[in-house]
Amino acid sequence: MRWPLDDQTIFNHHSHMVTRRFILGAVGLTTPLLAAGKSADSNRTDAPKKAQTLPLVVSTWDFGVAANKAAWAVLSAGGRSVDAVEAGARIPEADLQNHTVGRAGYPDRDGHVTLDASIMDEFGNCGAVAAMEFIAHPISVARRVMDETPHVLLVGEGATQFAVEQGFVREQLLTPESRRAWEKWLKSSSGYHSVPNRENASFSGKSPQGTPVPGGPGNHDTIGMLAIDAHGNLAGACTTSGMAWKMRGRVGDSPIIGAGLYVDNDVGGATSTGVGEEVIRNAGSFLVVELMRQGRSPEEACREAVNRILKRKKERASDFQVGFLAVNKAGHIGAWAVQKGFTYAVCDASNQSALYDSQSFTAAGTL
Ligand code: SD4
Repeated sequence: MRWPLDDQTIFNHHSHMVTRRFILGAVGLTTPLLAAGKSADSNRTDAPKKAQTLPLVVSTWDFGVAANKAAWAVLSAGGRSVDAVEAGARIPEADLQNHTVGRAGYPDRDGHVTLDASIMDEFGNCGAVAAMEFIAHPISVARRVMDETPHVLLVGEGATQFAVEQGFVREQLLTPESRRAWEKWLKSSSGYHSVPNRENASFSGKSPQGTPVPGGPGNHDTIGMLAIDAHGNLAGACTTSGMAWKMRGRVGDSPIIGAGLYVDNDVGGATSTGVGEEVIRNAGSFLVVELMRQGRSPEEACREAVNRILKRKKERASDFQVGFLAVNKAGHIGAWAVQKGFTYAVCDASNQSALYDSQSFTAAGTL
């Protein structure tokens, strides 16, 4: 597939704090549409109750709106869901203002930008890369792993080598801005520790020295995307630079099939965001899909998966964020998170720009 768009110029102007303004301005949403679709600002949790019309694409966070539109271009032209999610995931990967996905991602604590991504199609084929450096579009490398190799997951130098062999350009992904943020963090850090992840919530997301910390408003997040095409086939993609300032070699949930992403074409798909370690420990996305197979709605399945994680971590529940987003075969959508603030974008023929607040245990007052 060719990518005619100039990566440097696509959607390169939405840091998290301005994203919502950008979305509203760019698509000219009016009040009635807002009432139907969002608002993160007012913490609404009026998720769509009815099945969406197909085709359909959903993705995590505010930046999912722009990503969904790229996926929609494929879906609305009758394309395959796997092509749609790859195209969609490339949008935040190319966004220089986005420091948590792809190029310009914040580095690990040693200054290396290492990227994780996975993709899964309607046949159960999957591909992933983890801790890969120097390649700007890990989702497309994951796609090549799926399509061109007998393997599922390539990591580190081997992943970069494979990407170069496949014609991807090897380049420095650490931008001057990300380097400055890392240098600032280095000055203030007192060693590595996990930090709460409560995007969009009151959590300031800044260290006392003012540098963004993982999970803060200036420092999130993974895009997880799920699509159902006009033929009713499902696919998913997930891509991230992982937790900023992570230990070198750390891999999160996003490239782990069954953790950050899982799709079963008979049932539905799920994807996750937040502290990947908690998701991996509980095989989170696989769990959500299995719960849907047993008859739970996407929202109930996401809630139960978050609950399962919390049961093991009761004493630390207010210290981390995990969120799941799921869609079932019929086009019902659901999401649930530990903390308030997780948003997800929904796109179908009737509205390409909807953004919803996820349900959460803090919003429900049950944390
Ligand atoms: C990870 N789940 O690497 C990803 C990162 C993320 O909010 O979603 N952060 O653990």
